[in-house]
Amino acid sequence: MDRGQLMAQIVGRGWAGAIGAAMAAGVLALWGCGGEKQEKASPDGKADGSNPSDRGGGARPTELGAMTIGFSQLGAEGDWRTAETDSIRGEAQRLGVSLKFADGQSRQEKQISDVKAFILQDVDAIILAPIVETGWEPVLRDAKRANIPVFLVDRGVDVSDESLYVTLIASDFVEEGRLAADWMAYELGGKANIAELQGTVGAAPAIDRKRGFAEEIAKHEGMKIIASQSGDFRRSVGKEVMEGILAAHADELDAVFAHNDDMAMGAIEAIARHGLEPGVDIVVVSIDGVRAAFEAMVAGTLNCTVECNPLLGPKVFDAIRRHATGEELPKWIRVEDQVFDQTTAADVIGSRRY
Ligand code: GYE
Repeated sequence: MDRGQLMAQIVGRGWAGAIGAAMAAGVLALWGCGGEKQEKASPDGKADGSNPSDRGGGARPTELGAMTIGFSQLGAEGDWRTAETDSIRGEAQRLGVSLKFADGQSRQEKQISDVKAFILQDVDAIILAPIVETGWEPVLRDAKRANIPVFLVDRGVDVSDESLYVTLIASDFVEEGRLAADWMAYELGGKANIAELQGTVGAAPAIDRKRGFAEEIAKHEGMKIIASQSGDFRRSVGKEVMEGILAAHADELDAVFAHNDDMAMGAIEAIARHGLEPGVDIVVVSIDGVRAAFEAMVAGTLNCTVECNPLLGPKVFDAIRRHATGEELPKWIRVEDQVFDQTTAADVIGSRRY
């Protein structure tokens, strides 16, 4: 599903039939490897180097069921991340992977020491959801030196040497920002004073969503971002920041763009407490597509959400398996997303999986 088709949906509101097709296209694009069969761990696969001591010359197991894999999750700031954690943990269990989980507690130093611990334990692969883009090079070099492949999920890193990780499995955040802007421009006829609630400072989705949104907004003379602050991807901070923005700009504000649904939920609370009607007096657009966002669209308080799929478990273990059997992977395995608004929310909410 390309941008043109998505835009045709947005503008033409031709949602109903398009959604099924979009989902099918998304699944195909995602897996991009039709016909491959999943390998099953054979009992004697366990002896295939799963224990570092019998790993002659650094050979690692090729079967997921024989692997020990470390997952460094950045924290638990909201609904999206809980869904991602559950997806990766659930899939590991299903596949018989021995998964070591570390919670970075929203601190990069903690995440770096978690990754170092995985290296010392000589895990067979590391899954990393990095909190911010920069500062990863030294620890990724350590992993490379130890011959441990690193798979990035959901957020990217800024490194000078791309061979420091195998692949990044993530959505196109710039495109998500553009789609949010396109929807808003269409809905408000190209005229709006906008407040932006940014994600965590330095995080790839915050940087890229901001850029994509600004790029599209710049095409409309009547659209202006009059306030832009970080709400750290958290509902409580989103609410607090929105209260401050309303205190200064309530009279002139037409719309809010929140970099995730959690912050949008906080903003909606703040708007209502300010005596305005969220979704009507102030249009609210966000990103993720979590259940609370669909409920809010059905209730009329959220206008639109651009999906960012967190169900990355099947994709990351498939990538690890393919890499282990010698397959060359693209540097970016792009997750396909869709746009949802109030015209479709009630029809779709029952089929949402997170
Ligand atoms: O959109 C947001 C979360 O990294 C893509 O992180 C992820 C983002 C997601 O806090 O809700």
